[in-house]
Amino acid sequence: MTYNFKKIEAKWQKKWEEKKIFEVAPNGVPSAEGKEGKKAPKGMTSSPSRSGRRSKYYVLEMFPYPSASGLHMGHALNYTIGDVFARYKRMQGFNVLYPMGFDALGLPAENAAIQAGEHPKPFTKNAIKNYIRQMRELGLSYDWSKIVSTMESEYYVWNQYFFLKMLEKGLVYRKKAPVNFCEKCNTVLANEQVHNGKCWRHENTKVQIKQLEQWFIKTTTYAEELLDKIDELQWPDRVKIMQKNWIGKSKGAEIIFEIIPKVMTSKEASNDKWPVFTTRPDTIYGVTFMVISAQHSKLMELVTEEKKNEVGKFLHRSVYPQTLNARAKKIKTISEKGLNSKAPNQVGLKEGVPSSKGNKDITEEGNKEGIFTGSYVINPINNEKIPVYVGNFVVADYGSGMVMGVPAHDQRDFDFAKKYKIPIKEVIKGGNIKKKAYVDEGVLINSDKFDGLKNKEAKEHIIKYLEKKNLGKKTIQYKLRDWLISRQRYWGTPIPIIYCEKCGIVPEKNLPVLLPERVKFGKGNPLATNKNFVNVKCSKCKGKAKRETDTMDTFFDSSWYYLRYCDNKNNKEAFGKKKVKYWMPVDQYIGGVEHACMHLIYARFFTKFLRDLGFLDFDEPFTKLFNQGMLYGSDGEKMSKSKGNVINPDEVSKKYGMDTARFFLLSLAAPDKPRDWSDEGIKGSLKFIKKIIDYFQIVEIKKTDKKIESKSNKTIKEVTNYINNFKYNLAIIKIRDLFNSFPKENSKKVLENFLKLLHPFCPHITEELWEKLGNKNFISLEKWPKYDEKKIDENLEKQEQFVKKIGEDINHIKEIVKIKNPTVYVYAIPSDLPIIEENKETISTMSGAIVIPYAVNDKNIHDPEGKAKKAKPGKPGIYME
Ligand code: ANZ
Ligand code: ZN
Ligand code: ZN
Repeated sequence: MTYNFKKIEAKWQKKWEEKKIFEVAPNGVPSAEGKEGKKAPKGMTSSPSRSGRRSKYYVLEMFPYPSASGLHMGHALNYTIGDVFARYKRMQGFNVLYPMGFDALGLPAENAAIQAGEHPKPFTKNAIKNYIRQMRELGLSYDWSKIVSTMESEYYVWNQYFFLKMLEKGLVYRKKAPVNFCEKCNTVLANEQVHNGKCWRHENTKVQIKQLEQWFIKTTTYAEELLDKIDELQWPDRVKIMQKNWIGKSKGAEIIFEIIPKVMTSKEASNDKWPVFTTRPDTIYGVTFMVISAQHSKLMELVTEEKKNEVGKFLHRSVYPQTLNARAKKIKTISEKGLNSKAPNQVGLKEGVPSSKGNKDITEEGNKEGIFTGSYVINPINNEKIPVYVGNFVVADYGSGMVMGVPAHDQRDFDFAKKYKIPIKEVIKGGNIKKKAYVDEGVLINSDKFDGLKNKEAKEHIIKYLEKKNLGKKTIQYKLRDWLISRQRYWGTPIPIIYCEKCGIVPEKNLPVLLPERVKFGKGNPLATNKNFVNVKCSKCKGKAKRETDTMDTFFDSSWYYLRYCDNKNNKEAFGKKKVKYWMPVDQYIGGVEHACMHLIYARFFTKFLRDLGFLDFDEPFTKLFNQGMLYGSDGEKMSKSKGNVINPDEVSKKYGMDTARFFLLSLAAPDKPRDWSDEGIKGSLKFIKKIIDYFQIVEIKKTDKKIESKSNKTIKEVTNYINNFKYNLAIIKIRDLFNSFPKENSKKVLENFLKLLHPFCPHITEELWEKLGNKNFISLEKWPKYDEKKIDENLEKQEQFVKKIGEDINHIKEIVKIKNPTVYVYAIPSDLPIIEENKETISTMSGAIVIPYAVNDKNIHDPEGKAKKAKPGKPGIYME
């Protein structure tokens, strides 16, 4: 029987589409909404099961950026994982929303356009077309009527709307922040466009760091809630830990250090007070130096006249050569460092060095360097005069950008003090501070009235003492930073702001601010050089004004797309409240662990913000999260063009069919584990699928055999359980086992149930075979089979295990004695004998041996080595010739 999978797959894809079987509407809400579902009876949306309607289930995969090269097999794996789940839930009777869309704006398309001399718009549109075709061919059961594409003004207008809402609520501000700048390109460069400190297009042009006014969103307003709610999420532990560390809550104190007036140059600064964040106020008597960040905006105010030259040289030598790129990496390390130290089972993150403490270790990999600024501070606890250094390892925007150096109790400070010959003062007893810093607990010494206290208690006492004297207070610091959303790029959402000569910053209320299509690439920012776009009239005074030319970070787009799916055609609002109330939150979100922090934090922030605006009535967007494993090439390496190990879905489809590919990908490993592609492997899957098709041509429909019925019920139970827990590979093993036990005659019910179990994995051929069995409806819309516990005969199951074990034992012995086609004598106790006789053939096929069973007490027994004596109940003796 030839298996024309191309034809079968095309046939069913067409039928699914024609009959729109995957399109859904929220039950009870009239589909002609827009009027915000006013017609829907009150209270009808949230508990559909009580009123006899189906419960909703929202399955969502992270939407892709549509690249020109199309889907790769890794995508295919991710989406198939979601599709299996969506199909399964649909068959279980849920009203399943399973949509797909495209994260269409962003730098890669713009870059590709610049290089190819194309415009990003048609370029991206084509890429999307290609993606949709490939997704259809994968048999993914998306509701395409819900498609969302972020490049359409119908979508990004709401980005602008939300931005203005945030502005209104005081969640948006402008601040200077550094960017990479190439003088020759006359444009800002993304970090990826900086290669070794040089421009990607001008190999010998050094990238400058410029301070530009940019837009920030106050994500930190929600830091506490973002942290608190993590525990309630049904997410992988490692993602939860990564988020906690990203938010990075530290409890400590802010202690005020006074800069010594007489060395200060400017009068205003003469009684400058500097709050310094520390998690270790108990070590305050051990401070022997301070370090201020080399990137701090007020650094130069601290540098004395006679030190200016030296400090300037230092900055050029060991700070400025680091591009923003390098700096960004360091900041990242802060959060991942914490991760490594707290999550021992964490895998896959290469950056970040395990360490016991603080921000100071961000440069563990680099050199901690510094130089004296000429200034001093007064330690408020004992009025000691302490030198201030500038250092390349202190983060400018964490705490206050200055740290207390306590070399006796912090290893980094210890190294620094040794390097610059700064005194080391022990204040906690326990270690040998001649050799290294003592970082553990202990009792305070050299700390005046706090001597003798355990350091944990001393923390409290010292904070209280300082608070009383107005010299400090308890504080909490977060590593989470406000979100810089300004991008000096073309292919993004224009930020709806105008700058008026008279009125200053004016929000552009006339939305959308359309992205102009006719622009010049390669000569500065295409928006800034477009006069029609830039020059506008002020909407307040009608005077001369200029548009903001920054566009938004595309993470803005992906922070709320899951809401738009619920109501993608609404042209009056971003989404209808009723529809979102019905579908949200997403019940199952699926995507890569690389989005553990940015995307998932921004999306959670957005949900909270929209809730507080009154648009939403829930706190968290994604109830459950699943991270799929990576797919590697057959060489075990990451797939990449240069290695030539990229697997193209189109080719796989031609050679093996998509059902085979799906079946193969999911049988390789648990969906959250990494796996390697294998051509041999997919051939094996093809063979198995052909066997199924052949079997359905010849099987005779008869009444059920009890044994098969038992096995069928047991398999339904197991497969249901496995799919529920994303153990698809184990589900597939059980499905294979069931099929392998099928005799030539079988009942219609068992066959139908088998197809249903297989359906989520192989949707096309199961539709085909379902039809062959005489069914008129779609198996895609069938009910998931129920098992009958009473029909599962555990005895039969045990017998099967027993038979399997004998087969395995024989194989094992065969390997040891190295006989190729042996005759095997099996000596069973009399009660075991009938089972072995009945299953002689099975054991034979399993082991490739001729099997001759004996009862141990048989008078004519052939037993040259007396193995019959070794037989026990459930464990026969075996002899091989
Ligand atoms: C004195 C001290 C003594 C510190 C000691 C630690 C150990 P976490 O827990 O990550 O919040 N720190 C403060 N601001 C910093 C900045 N802008 N850049 C780099 N490091 C900074 O780390 C808090 C600790 O990191 C603070 O506590 C401070 O050093 C340092 F035995 O103060 B500690
Ligand atoms: Zn350049
Ligand atoms: Zn104006």
